Amino acid sequence: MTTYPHFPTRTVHRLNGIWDVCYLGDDIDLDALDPTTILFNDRLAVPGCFDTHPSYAGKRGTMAYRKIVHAAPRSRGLLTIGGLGLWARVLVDGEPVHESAMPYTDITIDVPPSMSSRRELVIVVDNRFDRERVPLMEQFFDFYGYGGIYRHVAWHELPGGPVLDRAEVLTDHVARGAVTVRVRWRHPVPSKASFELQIDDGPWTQVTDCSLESGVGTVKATVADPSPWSPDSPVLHTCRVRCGEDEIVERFGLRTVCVQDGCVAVNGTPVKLLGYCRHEAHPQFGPALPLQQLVQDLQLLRDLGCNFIRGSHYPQDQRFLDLCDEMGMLVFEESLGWGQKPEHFNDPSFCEAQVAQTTSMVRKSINHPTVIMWGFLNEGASHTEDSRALYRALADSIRALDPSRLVTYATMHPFDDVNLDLTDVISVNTYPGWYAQDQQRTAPSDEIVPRLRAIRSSLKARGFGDKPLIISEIGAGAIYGWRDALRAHWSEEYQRDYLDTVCAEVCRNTEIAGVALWQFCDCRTYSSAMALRRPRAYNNKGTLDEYRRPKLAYDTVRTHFRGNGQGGHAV
Ligand code: ADA
Repeated sequence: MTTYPHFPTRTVHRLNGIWDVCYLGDDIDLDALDPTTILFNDRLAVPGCFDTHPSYAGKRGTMAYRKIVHAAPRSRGLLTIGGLGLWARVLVDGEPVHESAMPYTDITIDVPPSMSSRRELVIVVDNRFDRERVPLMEQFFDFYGYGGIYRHVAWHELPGGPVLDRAEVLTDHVARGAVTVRVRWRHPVPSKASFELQIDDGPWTQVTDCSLESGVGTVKATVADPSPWSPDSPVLHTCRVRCGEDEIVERFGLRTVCVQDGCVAVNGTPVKLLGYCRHEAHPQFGPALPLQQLVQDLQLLRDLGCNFIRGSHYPQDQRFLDLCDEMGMLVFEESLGWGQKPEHFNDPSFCEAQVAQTTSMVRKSINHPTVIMWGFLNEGASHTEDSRALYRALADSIRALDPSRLVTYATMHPFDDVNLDLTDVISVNTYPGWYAQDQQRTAPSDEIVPRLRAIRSSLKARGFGDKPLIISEIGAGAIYGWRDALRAHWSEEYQRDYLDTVCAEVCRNTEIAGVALWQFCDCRTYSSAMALRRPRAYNNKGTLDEYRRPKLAYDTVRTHFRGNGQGGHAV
């Protein structure tokens, strides 16, 4: 599956497949690593996580991956990696060309030309937690930090002359098919550019001497046969730009999203958002999911009656977002974050990394109509004054890049959060009846409805009544197959009754704009003593287990969500 954008005039080497590898050890000094000493003695699949392979299961260390690429001599190269973790150094012909400390984030790397057609690509990947080296991912996160090359790898042979980067298409008016196209060039950026532009199969428009602002040329265009993109009718259009020898094909949807009467509205129609938080995870593949798993997950979400998915807690696989575009799903995409504290907010390198990967996420996903809101810093300490500067920087950087979508973040501090004014939508994570406030209460799930209503009342009392409230996490754990007449915690019965109460309240309460249940399926988490709170070292709050086997709650959620009229297209 080739994700958008496409580059039809380039020679693109798709490098997914079997790579040579060498495990370098658990405690190497990365600064002293001499790539010429690496003896590649094994082979693994890319995309893939080395620590899902039995030979390397559980390891925290360094794996070198190598691929030989045969590219035209003297051609400039562009290397694209859809996502990896946790840290990587990329070398071409023995020379370092990039380092990444941004897990799950799309990477694009300029590669210098060579007289030789044989190019050696080495990606050294390291999955050790190291706050200095990898500030964005830490051991305490409640999902496993795998090591590997999570997503596609490709090598583009670039044409001579100007090189196109993206054509970002933003909807100005749905019915008239009016769009703004921001064409971006890669370095070396021309000061002005002439190019041609085509919407769908319409006429080519010649743009002459367009002056560029920091590498971006902005033009207006019109979709001749405008069909809106919506959950019920996810019509997609294409935008083609030609400049010199290069050409890019982008896919987009004519769609607006806004806040309307306390709801999220798509093309002016309020939509109750009903769905799940979903990790990219599987016991055998980690986050390097085969395409079949993405399709199956989306078919299950559609069967459950979902129209909403929160991509927790990192930038999403572009294949998944392309499929969501085609299905009419609505997505809350967030950058990587999990429970950060004032010590992080006061760390300049952490803040810089957060802003960099958040803006990278927005740039990468900007043409997906499925993405309706951007988020960041899941469950950060947003009730502290220390958080203010970074939350504002993130919200401002998103809006500067993309004024067309909503901004939010998942707070666990709904009663004393200090940054809610920065949001368009208020997203609250809450677990009444699971992490019960009253440990003596014999029926913990009695806490659910009062807590949800108390959150809403508190927000209204503090002047946030006009912002839609979505419950961005709520759920209960259940061990697959554990049935219990007492309906105690961890039984499938308790989870089913819990989600029955949650879904009934969310579906009937017009003051709740939506829910992303926690979570779609079980996923591996801490492998340390912290796992004492996580039976099997898994987060077991999935409505399905990690192999996507439905628990008792599945049919209960399905009845509520489908009873709420969630239609939409199959994959
Ligand atoms: C938090 C967190 C989730 C998960 C959840 C839980 O809300 O955002 O990633 O850890 O709690 O299962 O407790």
